[in-house]
Amino acid sequence: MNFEKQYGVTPPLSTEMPTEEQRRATDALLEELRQQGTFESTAETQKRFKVLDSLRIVADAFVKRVAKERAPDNPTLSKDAVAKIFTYGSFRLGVYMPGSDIDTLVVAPKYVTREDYFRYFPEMLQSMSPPGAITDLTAVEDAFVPIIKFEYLGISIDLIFSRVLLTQLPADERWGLKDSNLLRGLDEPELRSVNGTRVTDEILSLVPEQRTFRDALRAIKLWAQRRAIYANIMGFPGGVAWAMMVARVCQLYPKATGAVIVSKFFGIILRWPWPNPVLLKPIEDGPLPVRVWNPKVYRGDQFHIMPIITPAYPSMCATYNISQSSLAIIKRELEKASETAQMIMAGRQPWKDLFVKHTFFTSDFKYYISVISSSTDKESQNVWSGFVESKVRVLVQGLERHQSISLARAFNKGYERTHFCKTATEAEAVQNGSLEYLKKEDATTEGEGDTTAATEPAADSDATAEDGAEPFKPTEVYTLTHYIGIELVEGAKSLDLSYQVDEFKELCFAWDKYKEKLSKTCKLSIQHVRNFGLPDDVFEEGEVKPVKAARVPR
Ligand code: 3AT
Ligand code: MN
Ligand code: MN
Repeated sequence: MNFEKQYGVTPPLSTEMPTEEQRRATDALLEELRQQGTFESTAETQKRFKVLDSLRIVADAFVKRVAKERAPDNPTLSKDAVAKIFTYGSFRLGVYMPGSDIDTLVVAPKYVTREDYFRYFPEMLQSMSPPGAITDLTAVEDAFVPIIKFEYLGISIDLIFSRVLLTQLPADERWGLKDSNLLRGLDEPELRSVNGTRVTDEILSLVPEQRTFRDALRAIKLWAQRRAIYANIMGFPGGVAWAMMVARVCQLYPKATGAVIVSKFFGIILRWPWPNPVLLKPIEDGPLPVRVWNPKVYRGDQFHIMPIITPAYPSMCATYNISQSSLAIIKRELEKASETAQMIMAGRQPWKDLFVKHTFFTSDFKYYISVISSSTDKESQNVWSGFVESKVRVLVQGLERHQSISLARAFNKGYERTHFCKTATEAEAVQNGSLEYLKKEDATTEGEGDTTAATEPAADSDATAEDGAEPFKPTEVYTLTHYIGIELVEGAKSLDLSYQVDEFKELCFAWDKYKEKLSKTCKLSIQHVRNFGLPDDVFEEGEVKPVKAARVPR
């Protein structure tokens, strides 16, 4: 006698309508989210839609241009040729914040290739946009997901591309990428490119009430960011995974209001019977010879300890990065939040208390390990630091196996710094973690000192050409530093991490790109840092940096 559509793979837990109190709690939650600055102004949002309109015009012109080039004798082909623009990421989900980018996908007919996209699109974008509108354009054709990144009137755009094997794309605005048959004939980068849109669209279609979902997700995202447990690359759930968890809770309480979803969320995810997966619908089969997540068939999938599975074919695990230790940290946070949320729903605490910032640097640990990737060349640094960042998880897991360490936790983001070094000794110090030569951010004070440095190398410089070595030119050194907090087992005395550190360095230095090219300018250093030795820039205003405990009790 169930007349209503069932969302999800089980019946709901409750179909109760919200009470007046719960509605008021939702109003208070939204007010708090506004106070916290998670909503942008209507004017800013309108600007986003204008930018998307402009991109649509460029994309159409681009497709027509390629159509003319491929079939000069077929004017109807180019006349009817259109591109389609889709979005994914936080913009598509409706949970973007001020400063969020717009993740955008350009879909073109079958005769348009990725090479065409990289050859023509950047140039057409520049020439068709108002002067100065496009800034910071970078195109990365050989990325895992090939991408053109730029800012349009100050809004960051991540623009990716795929064909579909149709001669013309339908003019119908409702046409989308839902049909899995559209994936036929696409190469791997194209499959990855359409996946983002297909997943976000499915998520939205699988929640009972989009508005409620968005409100709740906005709250959960803010909470996860504040608690530093939001970062796929560091072994925590990323945006898509948090979105799917919230969507699942929405399915279980289809009539509930935002505040109820948020307050139920923590308990439900805390008590989730992992490794049973979070699914938004049954896993589907499809037309391609590609892998779909299935731990019964693929041994690798059995290692996913907190599997959250994307709903669009081919379904994948969005949380394959999560380790036992990150799950333990997530559970700790869920437990605390669950208690706070109950107090909030009982009217005994304000929502603000849910969003208090983590204490990763101020009080969580006494010991930290810093992982410093560096280079004297900006471009090499981007590649190198990105690679090292993607491996920090491996070091964390290595540290956890150390007998003196009970828990290792990577902070969810790295710190980028620029230094100015006048001697090779200074550069080496910086690459080993020294912050003595930090470059001042304000360009006005920077010039003077730099010029003197450039013309008069310091007297104690070890840059003097010995044995034919090139003299050291004063230079900028770029670093990215990741911090890992370490908890020691009770009674642990020594902390010799040389095995773990060497193993990690070997892993990083074994990378082809490092061996071939990056090793000339790139370095990797791993250092112990005590809590009182942490740099100032990891503390926000109002936070108290730990101080060295006095040796002799007073
Ligand atoms: P913001 O509001 O932009 O901070 P978001 O969820 O939109 O939040 P991103 O723009 O970073 O986050 O990412 C949007 C999607 O792009 C999420 C994921 O499906 C995909 N994505 C981003 N970075 C990567 C990556 N390194 N590898 C694979 N997919 C990625
Ligand atoms: Mn985004
Ligand atoms: Mn993005």
